[in-house]
Amino acid sequence: MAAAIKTQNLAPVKLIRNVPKEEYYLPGHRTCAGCGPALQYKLVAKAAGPNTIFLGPTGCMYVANASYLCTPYAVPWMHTQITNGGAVASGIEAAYKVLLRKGKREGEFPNIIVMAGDGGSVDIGLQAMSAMMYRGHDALFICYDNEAYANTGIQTSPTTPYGGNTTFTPPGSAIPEGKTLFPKDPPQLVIGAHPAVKYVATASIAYPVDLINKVRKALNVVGPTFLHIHCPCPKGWGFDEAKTVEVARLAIETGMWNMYEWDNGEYRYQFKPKKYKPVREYLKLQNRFAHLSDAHIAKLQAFVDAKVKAKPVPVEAAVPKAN
Ligand SMILES: Cc1ncc(C[n+]2csc(CCOP(=O)(O)OP(=O)(O)O)c2C)c(N)n1
Ligand code: SF4
Ligand SMILES: [Mg+2]
Repeated sequence: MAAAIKTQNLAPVKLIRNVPKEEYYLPGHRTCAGCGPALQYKLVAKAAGPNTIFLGPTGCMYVANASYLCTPYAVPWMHTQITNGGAVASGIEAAYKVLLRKGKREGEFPNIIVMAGDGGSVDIGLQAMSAMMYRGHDALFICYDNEAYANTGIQTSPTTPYGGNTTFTPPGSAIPEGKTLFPKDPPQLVIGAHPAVKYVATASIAYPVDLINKVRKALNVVGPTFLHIHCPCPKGWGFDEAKTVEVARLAIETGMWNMYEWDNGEYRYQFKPKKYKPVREYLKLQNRFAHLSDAHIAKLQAFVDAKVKAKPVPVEAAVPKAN
């Protein structure tokens, strides 16, 4: 791989009023009212700015945003298969470097961002995402997590929480809790298995300035980076569409979602509550958990308690040199 040609330094923003006014993800698309993934897209696009190429694996953020030649993107955007967002990003990155080297393109290397759902990141799209991370391509892979295969009818995915009612995990007399498995951990999957990765972070639509700054930090890194962004989905989770931000904030306040950065081996935490609220506070706003018994909720609470008390495992891996 040729040496990266990147000199940009996207500056952090301090306050919400310093966030750029320019939009690169425009209104007028067809996502549901209160859609968490759409809100994060708008914030990510603002953070990245005009020199950006988005890749959109199949999912709500492709299907609801791109119908009959009409899209909300004010920067280049390309649909990829749900399986291959990471592979397409790798190809674009490699091709762009060749164009720059041969003098067929001028200017700053672009921000290459894969905007994939949880299915397109850590389930159906896992092999291509992992290969992009492993080979060390200069691209940001975002998993916008609405905790389901939403676009095809709210089926369970590996990030659906324990107890979630989805169309593939309906609660009934045989399996009263709905989903019986606990979720995959996307950031730890990326950190633990990809020596070329230097920056990984979690973010939430509840904290837009933090989200924007993490996107910028990731884009300033030369090499592969990963963001896991919590994006409540009113349709799939069954809550009032005016409560998207409230639900996202409660996820953090109860420990269901944890905010941190992993920066070249060092962990830093954000918005860690001094005292966590009971997970019940988060569950009660959402119909997908309405069937849970006290015993099921206690099982989920025990999982969250263990998670928030656990110490992160430091990963010290050799970073391969670019050719
Ligand atoms: C190989 C393949 N399998 C299944 C599908 C059908 N499919 C299209 S979108 C989608 C859901 C994607 O879920 P996710 O990546 O989480 O994005 P979301 O819809 O939740 O935004 C599925 C299963 C497909 N397009 N390609
Ligand atoms: S189903 Fe969920 S993720 Fe999909 S457009 Fe509607 S609110 Fe957004
Ligand atoms: Mg999804």
